[in-house]
Amino acid sequence: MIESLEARPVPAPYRLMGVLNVTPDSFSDGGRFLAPQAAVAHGLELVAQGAEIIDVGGESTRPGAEPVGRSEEIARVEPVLAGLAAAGSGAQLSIDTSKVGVAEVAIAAGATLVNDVTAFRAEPEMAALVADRGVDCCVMHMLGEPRTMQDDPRYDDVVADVKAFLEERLRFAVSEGIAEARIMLDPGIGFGKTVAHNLELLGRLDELCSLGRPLVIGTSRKGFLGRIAPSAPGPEERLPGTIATNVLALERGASVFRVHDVAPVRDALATAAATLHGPWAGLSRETTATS
Ligand code: HH2
Repeated sequence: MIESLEARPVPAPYRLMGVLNVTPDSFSDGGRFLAPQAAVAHGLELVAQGAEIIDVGGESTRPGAEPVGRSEEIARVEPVLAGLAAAGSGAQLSIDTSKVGVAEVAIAAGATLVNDVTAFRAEPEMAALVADRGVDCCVMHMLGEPRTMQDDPRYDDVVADVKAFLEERLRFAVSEGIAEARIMLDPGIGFGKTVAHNLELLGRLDELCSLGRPLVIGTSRKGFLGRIAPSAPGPEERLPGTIATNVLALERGASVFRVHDVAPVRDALATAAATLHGPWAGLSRETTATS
């Protein structure tokens, strides 16, 4: 007999994090939103599609990407964050940076989440800034650094290694004064990982739930999806793989989904959550429906 949908536990509401890269060289949307007005308009469009977080980045982290100087990164992200804040969209603004100087300006412009793909290793003072300003943060796993991270990455057990890393970084963040309730963890799909590593992490994502913090997952349009699906050579052809992996991640306990294509992923997650947990699971914006 099929168990009643209502009887199943409802997970914490999930949130979509829309990607807004203000860079010339990001792997899938580089150069498209360099003009601040275009970037703000796209950010608002992502909010209209259901993003509750907008993650603004001014430096690409794709394999082989060249580093960007602090003032250039600030010049890219500050007007966009200020524009989104002024528009009052209601979405949380996130700054995707590893530089304290950039995060400081971004927070002043309206960001309340620091997404540091180096997990406070590039500039450890970042943790003190996050603690001092009382903002949220996302701490991500990466093996090596973007320029070289895809050069033969190796692990004993990728899930156990990533879990140990995140546990240590969580302890560090708390020791620096960040409230545990403000910390999210991310296994860093594609950051120093082979296709097999990414799939192992996705398949065993539930093993990271015991860390006790919300899990962020970022598979959107990433290269490993193109390696698996023969008809998805380019980033913009990887929506089916993006949806499949985000649905699997939801089922295995992720609660924040970092994506470029907000509307279709949102529909897929709403359907998956309704199937797993009942019709209204995860709906944090709408509260009613008629049929
Ligand atoms: N992936 C990218 C950048 N930032 N942050 C988190 N927390 N998790 C991720 O998986 C993640 C991230 C890479 O994607 P994208 O921003 O689209 O590309 P680029 O780094 O080339 O700008």
